Amino acid sequence: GDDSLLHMEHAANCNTAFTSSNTRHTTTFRAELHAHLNGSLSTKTLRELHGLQISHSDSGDATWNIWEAVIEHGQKRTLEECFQVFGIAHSLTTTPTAVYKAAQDVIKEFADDGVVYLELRSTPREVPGIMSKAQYIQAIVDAIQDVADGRILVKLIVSLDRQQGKGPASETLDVILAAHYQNPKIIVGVDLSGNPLKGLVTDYLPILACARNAGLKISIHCAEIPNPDEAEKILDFRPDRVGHCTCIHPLHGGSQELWNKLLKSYIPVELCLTSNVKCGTVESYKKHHFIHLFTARHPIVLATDDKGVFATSLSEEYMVTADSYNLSREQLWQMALSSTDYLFASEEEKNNLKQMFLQIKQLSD
Ligand code: 6MZ
Repeated sequence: GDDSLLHMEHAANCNTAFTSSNTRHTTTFRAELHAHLNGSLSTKTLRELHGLQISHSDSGDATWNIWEAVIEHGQKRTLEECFQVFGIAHSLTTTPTAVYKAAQDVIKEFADDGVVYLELRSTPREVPGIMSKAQYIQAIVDAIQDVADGRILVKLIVSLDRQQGKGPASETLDVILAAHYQNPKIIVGVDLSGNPLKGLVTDYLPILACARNAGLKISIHCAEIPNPDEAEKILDFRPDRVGHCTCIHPLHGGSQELWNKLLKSYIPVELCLTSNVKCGTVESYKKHHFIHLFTARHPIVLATDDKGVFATSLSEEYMVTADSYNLSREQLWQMALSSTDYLFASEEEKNNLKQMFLQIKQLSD
């Protein structure tokens, strides 16, 4: 249809821009599959949301100063500090209007970076008297519908926070299922995320099983810190995709047995290099577990995680990976092409994207 034509023209234009650079290369047809909404907010969006807030409490201004220090000085921070930074974004997305704007800005920024398919994920939050979890989800769905301009196809994965407790998580599941029923083409999956130092994944597996039975795809954050028992249970659950898998290889705090289990599972892994390096769970880009998975030909997809908090973009992730591991242009294309197999989209949408990808590649060869 017209949409896919527009989509293709846009991708072809991006392609020209990228091929003119001969020192750093990337592919143009990229899918972003691991992006947390509140971690993806740019400083510009945060500043505008801050301006929108009706009452500026002193504590609000104090937290705002922390955000500026962290983002603008770009210093490394611990995993614990990263989670404090999310709190700052959360303090600015407390109304449906703010959530809507946040989602719209993030989608546009990804599209401007050449992302043609985006799975945005976010944890529904309730603000008493102001916003329900259902309204939170609806605000993102509205934003997705309103930016459907043919440049980018967007889906929503709803996140459960591993710290929230079983009760609130099953309440959230009911809200997710109702929203999914209303918008089956937009709400496609459920993710389990949150501070890996807190909460027990096993508490949430039965809830994720219900989501799966209702037809939703599942992605679980796995082994961001060493925790072999938990990682084993996650792999046994057989999610459709897993996030990070940082501490699974025997050289990274896992074990040979666990590593073999991951490879044998063929479950695609979402890899966020800059996020891991900046949180300090991986020592450097060159020592990222990317290389073990890549060499083993395990299904992987590069992603940003939190492009605002870690000051990155998806094209930057492809470039820094290519630079760190001397990847050829062909290897990058192959990696981006294979990512279309792991989308939480319909078979038809996956095939369309793959066809477009192959056509764009032919044009650029
Ligand atoms: C685990 C993460 C994460 O959902 O409010 N989140 N969970 N590991 C990570 N690695 C750095 N980065 C982000 O976006 C922010 C939330 O996403 C999860 C956390 O629960 C964080 O509060 P939303 O849009």
